[in-house]
Amino acid sequence: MRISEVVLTPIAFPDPPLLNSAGVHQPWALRTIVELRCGDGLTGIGETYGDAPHLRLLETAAPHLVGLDPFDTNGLLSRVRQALGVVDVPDRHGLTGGSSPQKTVLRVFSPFEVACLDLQGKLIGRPVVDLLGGKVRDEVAFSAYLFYKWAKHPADGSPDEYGEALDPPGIVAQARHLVDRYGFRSIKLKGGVFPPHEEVEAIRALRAEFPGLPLRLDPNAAWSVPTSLEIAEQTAGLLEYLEDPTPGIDGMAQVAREAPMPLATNMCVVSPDDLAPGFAAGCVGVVLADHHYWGGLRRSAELAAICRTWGVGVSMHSNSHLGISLAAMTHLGGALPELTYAADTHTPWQYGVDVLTEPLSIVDGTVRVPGKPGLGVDLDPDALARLHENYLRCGITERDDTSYMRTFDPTYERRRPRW
Ligand code: GKR
Ligand code: MG
Repeated sequence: MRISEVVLTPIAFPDPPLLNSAGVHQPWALRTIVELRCGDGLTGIGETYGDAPHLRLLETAAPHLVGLDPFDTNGLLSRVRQALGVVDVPDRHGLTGGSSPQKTVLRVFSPFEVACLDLQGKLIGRPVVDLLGGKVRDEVAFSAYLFYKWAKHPADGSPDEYGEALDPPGIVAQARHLVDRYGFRSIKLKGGVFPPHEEVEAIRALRAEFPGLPLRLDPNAAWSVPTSLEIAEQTAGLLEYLEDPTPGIDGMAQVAREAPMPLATNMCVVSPDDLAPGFAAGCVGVVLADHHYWGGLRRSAELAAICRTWGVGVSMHSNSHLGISLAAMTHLGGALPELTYAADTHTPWQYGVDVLTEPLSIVDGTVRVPGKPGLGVDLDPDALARLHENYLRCGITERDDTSYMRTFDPTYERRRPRW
């Protein structure tokens, strides 16, 4: 069985005006859907970023995969490496840390690896979780991912069902909505938007409303070291972890030395090159594995094992995504003994839009690990075509929260640290 065709479909789906330390989400989020076809209707699927520079790299790699055995993921990596050469393509939104040629290759490799694992599972009749070592849990826990947000995009007439959240009562109302609807048992607040003491107030309000649920705060490196230390002290006993308070391994290590809670990251330890310096400096207690840039599911499992060796915990990071990513995260989470925190997901913010016939659902804050062969989810060709039409019409080719924010506030600057 060989890969006979590689199909890449860029798509766009509506995204609410969620605020972060880089600006505000644009009205459309982009992804690329990967199909590896082997003939006889057998197709493996993957999902990755949709930004134009990344899409160009996927397109560069794609023709080199024809003829590959889907079980040969080592061969896949060397083909991707050869096709790309040495390139370093950072993300412009600046929310997933620094970039390097190594990280670029692993990011391009990832959706193809996931699609190969989907194919492998379909060929041998086993779910992807079995290819990752087998299930250590039946359900993977996800956390409610709260955002400060506007009621609607300024140029768009209709507020969404979550409305505005710009202060502690708004954040608590959003959390209540998400917890009641999905049963989440853990809560993350995306911070770095308002002065830190206001975000601490939101955390206190969440603690009062949800006394039993673990809480996290993630300002995406918006704070200086002294501010981070002050906020860490003020939130002692309130947070299970504080995520990326400040930029860089050195700054994080300074905060980690005195903070009463573990620090977590998806911004300073973001590729294999960062592991030795980051862990030696003691900059984090938790790494947010994200298979989309750690090089797919097997490399994320390797990352988790390295974390275990260093006594570092593992959680999972997300960006706006659809159901193939959720399925891949769920298989990975199902196979990782090291995953002791609820994973992040943006799923509720996509309001049910998907490319799948039957997306996995979040019930009691968890997603059940599918038992069907491969990822256990199927592409809906009509939905894929509709979302591709969106992509062609929406006029956005790259995520850029900062420029979008500047269309409303020309003085806005992305500053890290800001406070
Ligand atoms: O969706 O705005 C967002 C998030 O800020 C995302 O882009 C981050 O990468 O969720 C991420 C994080 O944990 O930093
Ligand atoms: Mg983060």
